[in-house]
Amino acid sequence: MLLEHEFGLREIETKIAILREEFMHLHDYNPIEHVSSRVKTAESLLAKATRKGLLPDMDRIRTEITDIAGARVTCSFVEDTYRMFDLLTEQDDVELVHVKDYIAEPKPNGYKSLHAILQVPVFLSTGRIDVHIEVQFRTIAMDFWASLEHKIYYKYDAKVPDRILRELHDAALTAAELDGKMERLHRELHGPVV
Ligand code: 0O2
Repeated sequence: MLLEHEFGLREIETKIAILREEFMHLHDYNPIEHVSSRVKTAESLLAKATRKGLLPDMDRIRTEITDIAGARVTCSFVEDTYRMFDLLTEQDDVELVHVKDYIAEPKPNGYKSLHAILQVPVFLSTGRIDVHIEVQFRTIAMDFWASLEHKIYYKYDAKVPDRILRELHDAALTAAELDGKMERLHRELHGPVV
C-alpha cells in the first residue's frame, strides 16, 4: 500500500514540476518556491489506523486515511496557491475528493494553508488502482509559521502555555499582513501574471 501511494505521489510531483517549468517558460515567473513530499512510515500509518479503529480492514485504511502520501507546495504569494490548486485539480486524471481552505478560514490557532485530497490513478502490472494524495498549498510566510508552531507544539507536548498560544496567533496575523504587503508590491512592480 505504501508503495502504491509512493507511485501516486510521484505522479503528482511530476505534474507540479511540469506546471512550474511551463509557467516559467510562458510567463518568465516561478510561482513555486519549493515542494516537499513524504509517504507515511509503516509505523505512523499503523498508529493512525489503530487510533481510528480501522485495523485490520485495509480497504477502510485506504479510503479513510487520506494522507498516507502528501506533498507540500510552498508558493510565493497567496494568489499562486489558488492558481496552482486550480491548475492541478483541473487535470483530467486528477479527481478532487475534498478541499479544506484554511487560507480563507484559518484554524483558531492561526494556521493557514489550502488542503486538497486528490485521487489519482496508478497503473500497475496487475491493473489500475486509485490512490489518495494530500496536497497542501501555502505561502512562505504560512510555511514559516506552521513549522515553528509545529516545533512549539511538540516541545510542550501539546500543552502550550496560553501566552505562547496568543503570541503565535498574533504572529499568524503578522504573517498574513506580510503576505498581503508583498503581494501588493509584487503586483505594483510586475502587474498581474496572467
Ligand atoms: P504531518 O506530519 O504534517 O503529516 P487528519 O487527522 O490528518 O486525518 P485533520 O487534522 O482534519 O485530519 O487534517 P487537516 O486539517 O487536513 O490537517 C492535516 C495536516 O495539516 C497535518 O498533518 C499538518 O501537516 C497540517 N496541519 C493542520 N493543522 C495544523 C496546525 O494547526 N499547525 C500545523 N503546524 N500544521 C497543521 P499531521 O498528520 O498533523 O502531520
